[in-house]
Amino acid sequence: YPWQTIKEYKEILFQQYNGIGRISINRPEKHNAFTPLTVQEMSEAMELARQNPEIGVIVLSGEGGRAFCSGGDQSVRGHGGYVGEDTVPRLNVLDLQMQIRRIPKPVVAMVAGWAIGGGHVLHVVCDLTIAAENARFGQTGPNVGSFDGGFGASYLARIVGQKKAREIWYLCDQYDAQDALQMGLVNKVVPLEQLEETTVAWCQKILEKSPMALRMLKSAFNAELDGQAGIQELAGNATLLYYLSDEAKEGKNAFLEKRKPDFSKYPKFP
Ligand code: 1HA
Repeated sequence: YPWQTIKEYKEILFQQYNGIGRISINRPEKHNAFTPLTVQEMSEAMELARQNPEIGVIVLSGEGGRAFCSGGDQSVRGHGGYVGEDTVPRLNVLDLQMQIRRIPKPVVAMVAGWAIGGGHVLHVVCDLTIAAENARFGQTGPNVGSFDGGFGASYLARIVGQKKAREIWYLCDQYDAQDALQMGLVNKVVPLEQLEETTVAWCQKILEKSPMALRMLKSAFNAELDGQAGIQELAGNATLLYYLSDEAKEGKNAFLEKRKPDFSKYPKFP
């Protein structure tokens, strides 16, 4: 596919094609482990994709065909987090997880090879996951001295159930694409050669749908799990819809015209 670069980065690729934005970790020599810079770049690209009206769906991937992402780069893990050039330790991938959940456009993980540790959690928080047959999934935290007790635990358990989620974290086993499909952890498994075309085809189907309906559904799925923050997101979309109505515009117009608003013609639905 003729992906076009939107912006050049050091550790990721950020491209678009036909309404699809693609953010791809580009550190294949480390199985696409992320540093604070990788995450900062992904975060910026995610925000640009959110603001870009031409983009309706985002694909998250890893370059090289052997890994989606192997989690935090353990070679830059310092005292209190992953350390970048500014020497400050960070766990900024948690903010990226929130962004993936909050962006009002579907995010599709396209997984070839390893999705491990913090890289596994990234696919977990995506709306959908398409896996290649060579995909391998798992958590490693208790082996390497880490854990993600946020979405990495609770949202994973919502997807695969409590028993399976506890198994995944307590044993740190690795699961193949068929195992993942069976657990409901991925939506589809395809041969590696068909991964990109299948993902693009799914995205194109999504892009034909009503963007407002997709937006409402994403925030509704989130709201059920996210408590007040989820309701804030869903309610924000209700406000967006209300602002589009004549009834709400009457309120604004009356204020600007320094008159009393007249809401009398708007129905009081049963
Ligand atoms: O848990 C969190 C967080 C929790 C809360 C808040 C923030 C968090 C942020 C991050 C994380 C984490 O991600 S913790 C989990 C970190 N990741 C891992 O423990 C996975 C480490 N990697 C592996 O277990 C294996 O590499 C592998 C199962 C994915 C693949 O094994 P394989 O095929 O035998 O390849 P391998 O030779 O190990 O890897 C190829 C190269 O990539 C190696 O480098 P080389 O020896 O060729 O120089 C390897 O060291 C490097 N590499 C792979 N993964 C990482 C890595 N280097 C640094 N960090 C990695 N994560």
